[in-house]
Amino acid sequence: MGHMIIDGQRIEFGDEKNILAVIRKAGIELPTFCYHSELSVYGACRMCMIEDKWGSTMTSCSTPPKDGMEIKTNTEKLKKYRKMIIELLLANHDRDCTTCEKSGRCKLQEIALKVGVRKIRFGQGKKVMPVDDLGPSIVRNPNKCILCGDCVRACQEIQGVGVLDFAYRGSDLQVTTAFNKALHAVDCVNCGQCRVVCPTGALMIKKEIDRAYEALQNKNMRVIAQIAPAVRVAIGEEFGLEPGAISMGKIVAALRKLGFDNIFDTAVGADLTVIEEAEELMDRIQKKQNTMPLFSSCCPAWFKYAEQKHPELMENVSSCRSPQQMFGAVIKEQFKRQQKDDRQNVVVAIMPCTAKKHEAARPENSRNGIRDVDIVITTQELAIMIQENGIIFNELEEEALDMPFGFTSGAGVIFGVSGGVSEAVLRYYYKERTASTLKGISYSGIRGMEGVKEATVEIDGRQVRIGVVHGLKNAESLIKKIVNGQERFDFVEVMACPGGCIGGAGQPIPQNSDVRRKRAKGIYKADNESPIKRSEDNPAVTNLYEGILQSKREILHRHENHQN
Ligand code: HC1
Ligand code: SF4
Repeated sequence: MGHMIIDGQRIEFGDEKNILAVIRKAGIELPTFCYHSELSVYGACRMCMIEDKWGSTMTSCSTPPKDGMEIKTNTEKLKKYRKMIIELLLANHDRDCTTCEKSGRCKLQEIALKVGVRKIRFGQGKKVMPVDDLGPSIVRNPNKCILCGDCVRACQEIQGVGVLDFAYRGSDLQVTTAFNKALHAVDCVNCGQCRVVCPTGALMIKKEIDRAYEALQNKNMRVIAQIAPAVRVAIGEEFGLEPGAISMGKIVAALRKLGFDNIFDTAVGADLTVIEEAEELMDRIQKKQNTMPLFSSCCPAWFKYAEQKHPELMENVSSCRSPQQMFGAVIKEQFKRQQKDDRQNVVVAIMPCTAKKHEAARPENSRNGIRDVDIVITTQELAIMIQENGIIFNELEEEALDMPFGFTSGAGVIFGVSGGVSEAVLRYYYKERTASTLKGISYSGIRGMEGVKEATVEIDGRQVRIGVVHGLKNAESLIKKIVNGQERFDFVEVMACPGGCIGGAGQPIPQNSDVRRKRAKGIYKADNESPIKRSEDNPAVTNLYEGILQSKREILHRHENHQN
């Protein structure tokens, strides 16, 4: 507690950890590359330098506020420093802004303009390095890296994966992987959280837009879309809407304009997952198997992490395929049966997640050599397609999903937020259909944005312990406690991204806790507005169990090699 004098203005401070936070409280916007409130302080970019009354300079992000301190944020000396830093960064940058995908959203571009860099005095000094676009999810272009280290810390501090780090010295300094390998050749889980924090075009989503256009233009293909739960509360941000605004009807209308033949909701796949996973959990509880707790399997970044880091736990990971994959298989099966022409069925999944691209491409997610999900485009890629085609998103009239899967349950939609899978599974167990039962579940402790949540609920006279985590680093801590016997759970839900899929790396940028909270609110609002609350009450799901799934239920579960 205390006060500071910032540019002559008296500002009180409370628990702000650094001067930068107090400066922002004063309504002054200092440029930063390497400061993220959710990552550790690095203090490397030096853009947030300030000057005290004796003329000493310091980084405001890494200096705690002191009572009575007097500082200036924009002296001539500081302005000169900032300009020089940007000029030096640009001397090492490839500067192909006109064609760079990040153009218009690039922090380097934005700050260069802000600090008044109008021309670059230095020639381009650095040798051109190869671009790594070999993986399924992320493209890494070291020529655009400004060495802020944000990706290094996101990978380490959010995911505990740590495949990126600094290498070499002096002017050769680089952010890279061990032995400079391609990202897909190291233990990267494709979560994309590195790209969420990257200020430039050094880390980008691997786009599949061109593949989607090719399919849409091919008369011999029927192109079928499935839209993931979290997309509906975020895509509007690309068109000026508030985070959390529910845009499902507009997305459907936009997809029809783009030429999609059939449009469905991945929440139907989530409903199937709820039923299969709840049954699996009950079965394990009743048989008192030693493969407890049961871990959820729907997050592909978590699944890959578990395979790499905890092969001994794979028996504990649910045998359920993810909703994306269950639904892809079901759609293909359904259309094979009802089809009256010989068009090839192509499933395009629209996902908030970069790791879903890798999931869809995994060999076990093909049956007889044909992928269940052919193309995965992220929320941001769909927004690009909408813009490229001159569709005015905000003016679209809302349209309805197609049959035979045109129903959505609230249980399926809440999958998009951390805690949603557990809540949906609990709804399945509690057969009593009163509003107070639903409220009781929502208040059990599984909602909210905390990284680790725990709840104990009673099912059939048994105390069932549920753990909910987001961020793989949090998952790792929980696993350690489970293995050491410090914690006991029956079910553990793991989502890699902050807040669950709403914070996926395919979602619009910028992302922060406030944006994620608003998106989560949108998801719960969509649930409230849905007349169907439980997965088993979704008529599309009932029809599937009475129809194609009677003889094909195995397509909902993981098998090494699908031959069906
Ligand atoms: Fe998700 Fe899922 S909720 S993983 O977060 O289980 O991506 O939205 O589609 O598959 O349904 C993502 C979201 C998504 C799957 C579902
Ligand atoms: Fe690390 Fe995820 Fe980026 Fe891979 S995608 S480098 S795991 S943050």
